Amino acid sequence: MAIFGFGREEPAEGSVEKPAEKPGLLDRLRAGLAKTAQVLNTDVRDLLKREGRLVDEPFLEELKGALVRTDMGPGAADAIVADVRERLRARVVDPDVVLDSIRRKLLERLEPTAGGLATAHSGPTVILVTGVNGSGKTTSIAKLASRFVKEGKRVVLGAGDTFRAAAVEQLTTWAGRIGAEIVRGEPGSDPASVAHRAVARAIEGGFDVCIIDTAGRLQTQANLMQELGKIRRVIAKQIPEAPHEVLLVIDATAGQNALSQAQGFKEAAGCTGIVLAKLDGSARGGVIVPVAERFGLPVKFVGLGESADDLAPFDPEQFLAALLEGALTA
Ligand SMILES: Nc1nc2c(ncn2[C@@H]2O[C@H](COP(=O)(O)OP(=O)(O)O)[C@@H](O)[C@H]2O)c(=O)[nH]1
Ligand SMILES: [Mg+2]
Repeated sequence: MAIFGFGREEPAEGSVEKPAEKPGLLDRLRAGLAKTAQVLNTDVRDLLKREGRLVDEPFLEELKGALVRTDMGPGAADAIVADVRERLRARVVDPDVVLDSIRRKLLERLEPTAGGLATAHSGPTVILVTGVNGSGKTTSIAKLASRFVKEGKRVVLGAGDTFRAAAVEQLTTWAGRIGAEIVRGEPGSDPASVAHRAVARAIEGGFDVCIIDTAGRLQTQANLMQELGKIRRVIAKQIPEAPHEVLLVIDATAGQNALSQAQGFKEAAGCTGIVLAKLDGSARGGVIVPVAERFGLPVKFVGLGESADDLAPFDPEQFLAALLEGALTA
């Protein structure tokens, strides 16, 4: 297996070259994170005032409150507060010094959690996409497929959410729009059979990528979680090292609830990475920190809107630049 060089690391042998990012991507990231940046900006800046403020315990307490409001979680907030206390206690500081501490501490936490996409050395790369209902699976698949198509790759989609006819239609519409082929089943048919046929089509048609959609489910629905195992097995029967990625799509706007709902997927579905969708709709973009830490899975992409281009590979430095630049320049 190889790794896509979407991040800053060198592409591994057998991988596809790092695609050139469109100039608009950083802008989109900035726009998507604007609400969270605004929280940091108003809260942290207001705490410190223009003329600066003495770093004392009441200040540190208020700082922690502002950080927690971005949903970054108590662990990250405590680490930032401890850093500010240790370096700046009893001094009068200006906001930029504190914002820089936030950037450094978040980078420490996020850097180990970034990762490119694993791909097949030869033959089609198979990506299975899973998560709870409405998290953004189908849309993320369309965005991902669109990325691949724009890189000149041939993509086949498997409409494995056979539960709802509307889900199949939704993916079919996307496939037409972005120029991907689609394999569908009868409504209510076995999703494993759709997955099987999609992979077979990818192999026989010489496709580069096969992305398989699944119905939303909860980890408490044992039969549906087992179904994911079955889907994996029919894929692996055709390509032993596939699926090369099993992506868990998490809704950034759903808060702690989304995190507990997605818990359990890692084991049941053998997830290999996270797509954090809907970051644009949220003032709680800090949630990426507990998401990455709690699941112990790399965040591979972030979703920044509803169109095919609104997907960015997760790069911690770029992410934090967009987040804190917004705060610095607002
Ligand atoms: N703003 C925003 N909306 C999104 C994003 N991803 C998905 N959505 C919307 O969320 C809703 C559910 O998405 P869908 O892909 O159908 O979720 P699924 O049930 O997990 O397949 C749809 O209205 C999507 O347009 C995103 O990154 N940003
Ligand atoms: Mg769907």
